[in-house]
Amino acid sequence: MLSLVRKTLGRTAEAIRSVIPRTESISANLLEEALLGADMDIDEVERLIDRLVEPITRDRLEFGLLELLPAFEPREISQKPFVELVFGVNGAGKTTTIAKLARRSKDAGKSVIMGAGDTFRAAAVEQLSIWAKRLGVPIVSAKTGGDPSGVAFDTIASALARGSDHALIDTAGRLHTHKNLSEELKKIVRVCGKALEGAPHRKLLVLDGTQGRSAINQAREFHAIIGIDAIAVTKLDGTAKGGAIYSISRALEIPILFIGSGEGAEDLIDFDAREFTAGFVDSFFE
Ligand SMILES: Nc1nc2c(ncn2[C@@H]2O[C@H](COP(=O)(O)OP(=O)(O)O)[C@@H](O)[C@H]2O)c(=O)[nH]1
Ligand SMILES: [Mg+2]
Repeated sequence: MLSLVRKTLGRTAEAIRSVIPRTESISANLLEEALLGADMDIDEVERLIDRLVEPITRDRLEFGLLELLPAFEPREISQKPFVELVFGVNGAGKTTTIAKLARRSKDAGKSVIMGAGDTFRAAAVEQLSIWAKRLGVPIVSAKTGGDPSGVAFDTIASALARGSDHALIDTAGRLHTHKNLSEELKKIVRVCGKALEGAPHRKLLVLDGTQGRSAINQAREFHAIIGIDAIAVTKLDGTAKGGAIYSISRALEIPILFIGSGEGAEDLIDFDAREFTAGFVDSFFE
């Protein structure tokens, strides 16, 4: 898994290496430049550097970075079906992440069902249907412009009827107005609870990693509307902004569970603070 993290952080590492010479220890000035270049927030960078004892060695940097990340207790998934609602703006990677999570559950021997709750765009339903077919997973959908809450309800009803382990429900990232979207998202959450008490069990926010720290405000908005339980950061393979993970995690205090490492169904990494930090620090010293 460490090698996957390193591969995913390839572009971040390249940018860091262009700043940092290959030595046993690095100067505070260069470290600051490299971390800011990797899109870590200036406050975090200063906080980190203030606490680091010079010379800044690999171990010290790794320890300092790990200290920045809030720790979260892993949550056991015991509900069946485990209803997961996936949110985020258009293009963040929701539909692709649903496919990745579906594949992962399938690989673990679990039965999965998907709900095409992004009824706003015809292409979105089609895209999820293609994944469903490819992965051999049933999908519940409505016509374009149909009621996404209805899709959520039907998906959960179908999951209950089939005895599915995992129900993954897609949502739209944009409507005519922001207010519309807020009301709709709240309604979807409410309706899930009507279909099955306690659902949704996880509200997963998908953030586009290429946006770096600028995704934080977006996340706050979603959190204010529906209360996010967990985060997936996508497209980390396509950006030099890998350091933003530290700022996102600290600013939001919501667990980052997954990292997107490519466009394929297998390109999903469990976020592990130690592993991620080990991979990140490699960029400075190897
Ligand atoms: N390189 C890369 N591309 C991704 C990743 N996740 C999603 N994408 C791509 O980003 C684009 C938008 O993804 P999509 O799932 O349609 O976003 P949605 O609008 O939020 O549902 C697609 O071209 C995906 O293939 C990732 O982790 N890495
Ligand atoms: Mg989509």
